[in-house]
Amino acid sequence: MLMMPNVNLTTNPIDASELSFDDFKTIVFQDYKIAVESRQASLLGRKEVLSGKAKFGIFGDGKEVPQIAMAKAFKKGDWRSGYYRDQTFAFATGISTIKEFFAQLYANPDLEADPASGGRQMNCHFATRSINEDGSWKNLTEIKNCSADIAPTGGQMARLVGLAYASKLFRQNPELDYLKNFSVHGNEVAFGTIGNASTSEGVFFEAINAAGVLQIPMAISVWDDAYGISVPAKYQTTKEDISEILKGFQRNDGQPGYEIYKVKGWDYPGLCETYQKAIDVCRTEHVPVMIHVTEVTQPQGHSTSGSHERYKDKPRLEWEKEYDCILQMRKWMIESAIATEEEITAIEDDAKAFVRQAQKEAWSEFLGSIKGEKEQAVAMIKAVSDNDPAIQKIAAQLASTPDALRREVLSSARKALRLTINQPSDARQTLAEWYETQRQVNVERYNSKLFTDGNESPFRVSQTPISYLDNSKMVDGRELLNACFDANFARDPRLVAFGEDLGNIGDVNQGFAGLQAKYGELRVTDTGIREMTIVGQGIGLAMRGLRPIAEIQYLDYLLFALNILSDDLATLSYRTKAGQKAPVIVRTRGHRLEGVWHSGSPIGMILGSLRGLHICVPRNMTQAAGMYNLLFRSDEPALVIECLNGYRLKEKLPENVGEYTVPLGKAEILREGTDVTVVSYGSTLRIIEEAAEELQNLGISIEVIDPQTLLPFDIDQLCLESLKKTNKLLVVDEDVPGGGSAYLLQQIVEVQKGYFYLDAQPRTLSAKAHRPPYGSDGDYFSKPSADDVVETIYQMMHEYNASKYPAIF
Ligand SMILES: Cc1ncc(C[n+]2csc(CCOP(=O)(O)OP(=O)(O)O)c2C)c(N)n1
Ligand SMILES: [Mg+2]
Repeated sequence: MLMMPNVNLTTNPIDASELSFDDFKTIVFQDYKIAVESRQASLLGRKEVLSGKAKFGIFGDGKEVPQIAMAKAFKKGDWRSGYYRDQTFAFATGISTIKEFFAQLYANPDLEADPASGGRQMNCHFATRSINEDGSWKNLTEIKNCSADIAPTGGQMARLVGLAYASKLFRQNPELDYLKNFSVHGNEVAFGTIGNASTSEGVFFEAINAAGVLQIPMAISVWDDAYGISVPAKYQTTKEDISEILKGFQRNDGQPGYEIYKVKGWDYPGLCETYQKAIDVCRTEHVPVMIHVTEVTQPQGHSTSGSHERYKDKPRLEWEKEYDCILQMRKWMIESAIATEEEITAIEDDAKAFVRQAQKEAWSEFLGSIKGEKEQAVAMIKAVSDNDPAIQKIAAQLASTPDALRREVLSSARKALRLTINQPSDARQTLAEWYETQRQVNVERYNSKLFTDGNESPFRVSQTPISYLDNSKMVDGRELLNACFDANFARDPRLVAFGEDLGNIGDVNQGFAGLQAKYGELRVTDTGIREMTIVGQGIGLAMRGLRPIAEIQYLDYLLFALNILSDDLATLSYRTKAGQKAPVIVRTRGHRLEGVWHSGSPIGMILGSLRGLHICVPRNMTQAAGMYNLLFRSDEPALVIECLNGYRLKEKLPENVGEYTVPLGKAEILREGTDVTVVSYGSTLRIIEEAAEELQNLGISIEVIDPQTLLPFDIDQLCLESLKKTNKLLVVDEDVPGGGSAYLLQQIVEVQKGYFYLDAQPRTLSAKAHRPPYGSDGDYFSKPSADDVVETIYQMMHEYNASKYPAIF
């Protein structure tokens, strides 16, 4: 009998031409052991949730065998972008271990215990660590890479396009050969996984089409269990068969497309063979492949939230029992005389014991770290007031809570401190200090790393001031940007830009004009109209060490990509606790121009959904270029919104157009004044400037401040300083009432404590609640005009001093 070591095993490829029977048998045994361990983890994981030790569980039972086959084809340097069913794949590749699986289930915030997310993600959300603590890259060619999972179904597809596209750039652009830690000639395959029902999502079809157009090494596996939670395939998929309806994507003579495979999820040899074939084509020819894995089961139902007996009928449940992939593999092993019943039972017994042991260790490590804090807290609370029964009760209750979590420990300490507000003592002071230390530790555990915050953070890279020559010429704003991009593309071969109309004509406003001719189609590239996967393309490229500029043609169309930006890009650093980074620069243009869909300034929406990105709102192209120069040299994601009506305005061309930097969070005073502080950004600043002249004639002096970036906002608190002088505040923007302007007020009045200096009600002037109609009159009656600015400020002065400023109307 073959002996299996009792440690986490990974799978090995089966190369029939070279293997002896014994070697073959060892590999099959190993695979069976991984499958059974994974199943045990699912069974035990569910129990842990149902017994209250974890909050929610979703597992990969029923998909073990296909995932082992997929793992066999997965090499170092490859990438996965998948979803919550892939635990067996993660175990079989070494991307995760059973113990880590349990640590994540318990939400252990220690990165050593859960390296994927530091306890931040639900279970079965996998990720490898691509970067070191200082933010620098690891050698990704030495890692079996797993991009961090997200829960929104189908959301992984956009990023998958980018991960695969990177291989194409690495293979086809020799200038990237020096990036030895990121690719070996673009031989890396990007593996995607998705559930059958999630193929109904728009992003799936968008990604499938994009990869077909791009011809990239993307291998998408569909785990088809014929359901999406309770909803069967007839509600999900035309003809109930995703590979059937995608047949039009099949490549044929002379026409590039896909290779599409279909294989049953319980057929171990069939799966191994299919994956080997499919991934070989994908890797060598850079052809996207789809592996539709059918007849997959879900033995424990969708998740711990319900039971599948409610929606699967008896014949289906019986079929699932019989066609359980592990059972079928077992049968095949016996029928093919690879294993005896006795050998298999031994593997199964071992697996049970191994998983139980791993679970126990994970649980005791999780509780262990809290136990110490609990004991300290109990002792300190007790000491706060020896004879106060309320305090002693809190301590006793905490002491007798067997599996107390941190929140119980900290909440008890806080209650005790509240109950003894009027009883100062050394013991109370000790508890208060302990609480403060713990509070800070917990900020690190639960709230840190919204940004990577490494050595290349935009706050650490060195700044370069702008400089002009005596005879610097005036150019159109678009020409200034063009010169900035040109200089940066010449400097850094990792930079690529892509978007709708960006390649051949150099974007709709010609910021990239001529740069495709100069730097080639691989670096300055047209894309289809597909905002989600434009952003996803950026995320995947950035995760693989390239420096993408993903262009969204108009700010109004950011909505089409908002899910990917918010769910994926904005959360990446946080959800991996800075284990992965994607320094994507999303370039777009917005604010006022014409009509309902070309005048958008949905800043409230952006601020609400994109924490985790820097949000830059340059007032002109000089400032925009300075921000790009900074962002291209740092490694955190950002959104830059250029002023749509600013490309043809004249600006002075800086001598160091590709080098000077505009720091993030650095507000500027555009005009000094004494009566009212006016804070605004982007296109409205020009209107305010016009209004300021008229106000001057009316005897009113305004101070105009441009924060330049909204996230972060005015780090040096220039707004507050200005309020100390004017005592009056007006915020102007083009968003809906209570949109972006509400954020600015909150920052100035609450965060900067501006309320302290206000002599008059702070005001906002924004656009109307509807989007602006087409035409100049539509703009005039919907967006803040110079007239509106003058009158609002005048009204503020009138309210302040009616005799000096009598009513206009
Ligand atoms: C965008 C989005 N919508 C809905 C959900 C809730 N949800 C989670 S899993 C799931 C079903 C997915 O089914 P399928 O893709 O077939 O994967 P399976 O769970 O069957 O493996 C749904 C609707 C979600 N996570 N994300
Ligand atoms: Mg399904």
